[in-house]
Amino acid sequence: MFDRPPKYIAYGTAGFRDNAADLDTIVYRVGLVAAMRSRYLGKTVGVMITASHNPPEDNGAKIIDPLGDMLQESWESRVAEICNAQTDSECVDLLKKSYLELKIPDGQVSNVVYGRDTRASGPRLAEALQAGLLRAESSSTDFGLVTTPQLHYITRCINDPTFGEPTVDGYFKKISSAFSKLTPRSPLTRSSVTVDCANGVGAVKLLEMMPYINDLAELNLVNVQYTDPDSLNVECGADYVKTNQHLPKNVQPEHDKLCCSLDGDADRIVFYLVHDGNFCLLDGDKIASLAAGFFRRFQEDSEHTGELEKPIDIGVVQTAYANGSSTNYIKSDLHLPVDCTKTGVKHLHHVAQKYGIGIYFEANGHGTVLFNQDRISDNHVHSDVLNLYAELVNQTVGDAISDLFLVLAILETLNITAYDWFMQYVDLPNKLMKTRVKDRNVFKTTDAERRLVNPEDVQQKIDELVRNTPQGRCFVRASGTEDVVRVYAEAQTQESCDALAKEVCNYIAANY
Ligand code: 16G
Ligand code: ZN
Repeated sequence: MFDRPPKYIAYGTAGFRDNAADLDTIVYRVGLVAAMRSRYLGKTVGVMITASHNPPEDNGAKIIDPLGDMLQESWESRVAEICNAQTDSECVDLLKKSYLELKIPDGQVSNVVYGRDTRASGPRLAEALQAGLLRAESSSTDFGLVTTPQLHYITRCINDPTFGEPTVDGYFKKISSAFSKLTPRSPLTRSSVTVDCANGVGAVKLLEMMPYINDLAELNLVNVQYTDPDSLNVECGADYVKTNQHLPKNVQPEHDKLCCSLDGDADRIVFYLVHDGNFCLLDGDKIASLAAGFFRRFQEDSEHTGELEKPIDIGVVQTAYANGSSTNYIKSDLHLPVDCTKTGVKHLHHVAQKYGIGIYFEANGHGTVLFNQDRISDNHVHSDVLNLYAELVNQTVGDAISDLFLVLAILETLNITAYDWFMQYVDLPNKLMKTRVKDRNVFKTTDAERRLVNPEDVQQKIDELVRNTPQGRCFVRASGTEDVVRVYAEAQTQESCDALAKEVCNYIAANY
């Protein structure tokens, strides 16, 4: 049954992801490898079955490391090789080789927790995974329908009980209790927000969470048809809203009303509103800027009063896709450092860990705020509040549900409207395009993906075009999730930015 995978499938930016029909063998073998990872570390690991914002017919699997972070990068090629073996016996040989190489003692126990989003193929792939775990003689627990960040949270709690209760219920309690302490309010003043759940697992979990938050915030849930998996991410969800820059289906335009959209596994969120008939997007860059401005105030207090023994160092981590206006706002107006990393949550997460408060968001809405507990407990004045924020905000990975409550808490505390937030800075016009090429692997980047080292002529072409475009910026990179190269451009006007992106795209299409 689980013999040869129909084609080679890479372990990409966020695990295996492809058409679900091609994934049975891969996911079965993910069970074998996850068990090995667990034995190697002597800890519980997680496996999430999801294809995030992809269309309903796709699915995927990603391995979660014991502290709730993504699989260590150095293991990715090992996992890809084993899972893509041409025969079962080749797969077994590769596993044996790895067990020896990694010096995993005989009899070492293994424990794997897993869960899935609402796709129709989820139960079948969960069975495949379970079969792999059985064969590897690993103990395991099936958490059923969960969001990706919930499974990260649960994995962390099992290995580190101080983090919380390793259940979905424990997750709800942790977030709702922190939120209620941060923003004590009456039912009259609670925030109201429309949440587009992308017809996915976010709907399942927010509906379950309602009893915990009814008195704290008014969530108006739409696109909650999770029992109809074919509607997942269709004309709705974070990716749809960010890409098309307009309202998803079933969200009515209501002047200045705060709305948000989750993606298919609820690890990503974007906000928006309609002001005077105009769609106003509050993407990951806006969330990062809001959070940066908010936590910066804690630093300012200490500068003014000199009360803090050690000021907290705050930094923001973005990727090349961050709108230039957001970077400029954070550096020049907030006077905070900004790092730029390669695309993919794991890269941002890693860099954000070096700060006392590390704020990281991709423009597409993946992100979180990390608090360094040691440095915060040195800080006498605000440690209580900061520790509550550390409870509220998922410390393992970007999390749409916890980011939603983070934004509500900040807006309420600052007493500003969503439109005030939108007006903190004005985005530069930008354009994202993609084009197919013969071999996207020839596109090699440097400088956090902001420049190409290869092909050289493409970079020369970009330089030449950018020189002639006021406030122009443009870069090209190979996608880690699709067989395309992406072209991003920014400029003073929408026309010049569209022209820049289009010329670069045409040049690539004509030559590669
Ligand atoms: C994955 C990444 C996301 C990144 C995107 C880029 C995670 C959990 N997800 O979805 O962070 O923005 O890939 O896709 O790391 P691309 O390589 O196709 O542009
Ligand atoms: Zn996602």
